[in-house]
Amino acid sequence: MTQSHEYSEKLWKEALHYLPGGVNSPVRAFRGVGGTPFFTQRAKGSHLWDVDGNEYIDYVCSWGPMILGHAHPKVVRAVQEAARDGTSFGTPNPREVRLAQLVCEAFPSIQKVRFVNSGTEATMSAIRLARGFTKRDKIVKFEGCYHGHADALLVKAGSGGATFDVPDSAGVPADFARNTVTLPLNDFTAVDAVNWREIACVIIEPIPANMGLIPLKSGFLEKLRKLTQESGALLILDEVISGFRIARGGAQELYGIQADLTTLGKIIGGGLPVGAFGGRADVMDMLAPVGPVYQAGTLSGNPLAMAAGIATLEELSQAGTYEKLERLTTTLCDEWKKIVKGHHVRIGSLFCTFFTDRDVVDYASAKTSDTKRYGRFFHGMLERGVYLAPSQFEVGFVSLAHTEADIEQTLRAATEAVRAL
Ligand code: KE4
Repeated sequence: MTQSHEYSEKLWKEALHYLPGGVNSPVRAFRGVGGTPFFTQRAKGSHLWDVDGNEYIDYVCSWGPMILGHAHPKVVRAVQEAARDGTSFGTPNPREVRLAQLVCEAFPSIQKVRFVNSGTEATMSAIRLARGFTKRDKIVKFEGCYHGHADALLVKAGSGGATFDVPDSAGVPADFARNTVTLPLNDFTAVDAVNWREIACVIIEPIPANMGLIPLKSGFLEKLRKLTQESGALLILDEVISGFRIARGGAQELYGIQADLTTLGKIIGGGLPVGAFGGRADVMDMLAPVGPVYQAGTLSGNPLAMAAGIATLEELSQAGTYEKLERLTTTLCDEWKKIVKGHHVRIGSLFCTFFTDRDVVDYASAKTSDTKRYGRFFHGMLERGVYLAPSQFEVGFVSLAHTEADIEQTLRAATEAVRAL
């Protein structure tokens, strides 16, 4: 399939002139796989079209938000209707109350919630709240987990940190990082060695999906829940990816564990900028204007973003939603793992193949993957109309809009792309 990329190439030159690295988020620059990124003109359902008219089956889904598929009519209509009444008020508005209700109904551990504009803002604010509540400074995170780009969390971070080998970003003062204790994922001994009485909180992705997809060992989350309960440290589950993805109530519903604080993003905004953090009322009421922990945002609770989130969550609450996602992903992954050699992981509608013959249990073992081979496979798939994550250290997302025909085309493309390797 001969694809032209003439207009993308032209736009890329302009983008490089105005935007650092030509992008507004590093992973989009294709540095993890080589080549020039395509510029998307429009998207519908499970497909993207680039500015040269090339069509792709999309397994990135804007890194998770587009679980209904792109341009879902109910979401588009909700945003259009909201926009007709104004785009931002800076006052309370009825839609933020409705979305808060939908979030609290889905997550029993969330008694109160505050909306922000990104996952980063959510985790940054949750950390500050945990420090304010416990009056402790130190936090615990896990190597390779990514919680957005707030200073305290850009320590041994995944996602772009793993892709570009900059897990510890420049510009983060050493004394910031000093308060961040980073442990290897799934390492029970390391967790036991922490003096939890001096820890404000531990933050973890309950479904680690930012160094590729790496399941937590059985009992690991329960151990963190127990150690935090005993020591007064707070358990923060970063469900920015897993919330409303793995189940309506996220990984907490799957594991039957309640967090003290939960961070959300992506899906709850239906493709518009929304993040959220919520949890125990006694903790959340430490937030201004009630308590002494300050946090604010001009566009927090924005009516258009709330409208997109409400339409998305209401559509997801239809019966059979998660069963359909499971079925579609099983159809894809059962055949995929016979075609593509590597270490396969699939959790719900998330999937990932590490191009390594090693078992992958943490960041170090994920990094044994052959990223060059992944890059060649990525381009082999792209040339055949299938868009995977442009990094070995991200994951694939299946949406409710993916069809059996999409999956058949994907498997055919994978067979040819592997042969071409
Ligand atoms: P944002 O600030 O990008 O909205 O959310 C940060 C974040 C927080 N927590 C988790 C578990 C996340 O996965 C993310 C963001 N995910 C990456 C993709 N793995 C966003 C893609 C990008 O950086 O462009």
